[in-house]
Amino acid sequence: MKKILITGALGQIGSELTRELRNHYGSTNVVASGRRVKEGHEKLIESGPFEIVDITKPDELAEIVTKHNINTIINLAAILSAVGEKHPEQCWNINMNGLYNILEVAREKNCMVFTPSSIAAFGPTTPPNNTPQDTIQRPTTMYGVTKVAGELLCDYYFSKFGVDTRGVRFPGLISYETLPGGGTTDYAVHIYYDALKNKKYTSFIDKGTNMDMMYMPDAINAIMQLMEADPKKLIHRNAFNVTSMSFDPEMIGNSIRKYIPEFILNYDVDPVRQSIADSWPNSLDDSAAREEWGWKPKYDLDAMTVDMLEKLKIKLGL
Ligand code: NAD
Ligand code: AKB
Repeated sequence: MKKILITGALGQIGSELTRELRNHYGSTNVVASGRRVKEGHEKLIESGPFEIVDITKPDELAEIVTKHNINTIINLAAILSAVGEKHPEQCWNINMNGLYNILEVAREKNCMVFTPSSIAAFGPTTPPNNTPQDTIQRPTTMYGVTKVAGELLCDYYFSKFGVDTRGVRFPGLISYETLPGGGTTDYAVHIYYDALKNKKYTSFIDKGTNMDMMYMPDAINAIMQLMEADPKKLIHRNAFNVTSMSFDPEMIGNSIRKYIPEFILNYDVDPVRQSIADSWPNSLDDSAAREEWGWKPKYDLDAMTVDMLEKLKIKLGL
């Protein structure tokens, strides 16, 4: 990676990835982009080049790739699972037509591409425990449909046109810098904010619902490590299972209680997000990522809880 464009850079992953990539590759070599700028984004925008780019507009994309002589695109612009069920048409348009535009510009301008897939690429007929790398993928959400189709489209651009496409299936990501953008796993972020502010949280996901999760520093490392990996060693280029931990709301509640003993966890289950969660795996087998490019997460649940509470306390001024 020499000259990098990040799309959707103001979102949950992009806001932290931009900072890490700028530290590693130099600020001027990492062009952050977003569809629109809102209050609170000043620090990221001022830390290096920033452009307004809507990935559904191929001309905008091509212009920025040419202007900055980009050779790597990290495509984080997307609509996530819960919002995708409310607006399936928008989800298809951004996640699929947007990705197509990214791959086309990459083919024309000879760029590498990273696009994250998700545990949402699996569905109710997938083996739920220790879900294999290569298995049944029949998701029942529009978001999941776009994630499977996106994996296949990236495979196609690699085998047909030689575009160096890479990707992982991220689990739910937990972070303190930017709030998540409307997914099913978001409860596992909100719980930390409410634990610190109110000493209680009402979960929209039911107890006993296990999902894979990961702390953001591990997710950032996964992206950087995979993008730097020797291409000859990559068999599953666009859809590596990666995970750090699997838990249900009770387990994260118990982890928080080790540091905030009075913390109370209640439930008010949202049927839409619960049914999405029920259709996803309980735990992934990520051995292919470990074998092919050395994936190894650093954070387990308690290590993440300690860091989240410490960093959020500072952020919230508590
Ligand atoms: P996010 O919702 O926080 O950020 C996405 C960003 O994309 C937002 O800032 C949004 O404004 C922008 N965007 C939307 N439409 C756009 C368009 N047409 N053009 C340009 N920008 C547009 O999402 P995130 O959590 O940072 O996720 C990034 C990627 O990682 C997505 O592909 C997502 O599916 C994947 N992923 C995320 C998680 C997670 O838990 N965060 C888990 C699995 C996979
Ligand atoms: C979501 O819940 O939609 C995301 C994901 C796991 O892809 N966090």
